[in-house]
Amino acid sequence: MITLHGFAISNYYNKIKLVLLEKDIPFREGLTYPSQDEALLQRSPLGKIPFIETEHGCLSESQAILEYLEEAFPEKPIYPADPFARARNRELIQHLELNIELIARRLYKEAFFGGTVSDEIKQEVKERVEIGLAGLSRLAKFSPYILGSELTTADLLFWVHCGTFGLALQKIYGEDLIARHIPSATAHLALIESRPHVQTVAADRAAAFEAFMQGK
Ligand SMILES: N[C@@H](CCC(=O)N[C@@H](CS)C(=O)NCC(=O)O)C(=O)O
Repeated sequence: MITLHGFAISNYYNKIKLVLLEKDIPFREGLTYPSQDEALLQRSPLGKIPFIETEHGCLSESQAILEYLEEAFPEKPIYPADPFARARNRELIQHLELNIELIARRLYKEAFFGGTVSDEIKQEVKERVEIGLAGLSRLAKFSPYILGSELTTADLLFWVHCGTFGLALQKIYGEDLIARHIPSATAHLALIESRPHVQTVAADRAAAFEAFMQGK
């Protein structure tokens, strides 16, 4: 059986957890924190999470893991069948992660971990994130799902990532920048949140976040 390693606050961890749940793939969770311990580096080359442990060995990098799960467990697909529609999915995911998540991540030190981020960085991040959000709004259709009439992996990942960077943007700038640039996002996120597996991931994330804040 697959073991998913990481912790429930991490959006990359939740990305894989939600995919496993939506695809009905049996798995267990292994609580693992990032570190430079040799034993972990042997299983995840930069000591990061998430990674999965399979009968074939370990696999890191959430997108590589997702693609593996989709190919190894094709019964409940999360990508559309058409090659161009699949590519559109990957385009949106790449855009979401490279041009929004990775930019907004520079705020997490202050938004979530009690550190501080300079005003200069905050200004730079805001400008770049707003460009990313505006770009995403040009790709998204919201009819009613993010790329059309079918729920796909892009919907699941949009929900996962918005949950983290949306909170950070709100905390740092005091504004819902997602709703400003992508007005249909609020209704879409509510639609995705009506799914039972999404609610499981959200509840586990909230509990882990609560425990983390109390431990600080
Ligand atoms: N590109 C990686 C990113 C994973 C990542 O950044 N994980 C964070 C937790 S959310 C981590 O392990 N950080 C520790 C570190 O950077 O050393 C993926 O998609 O899996």
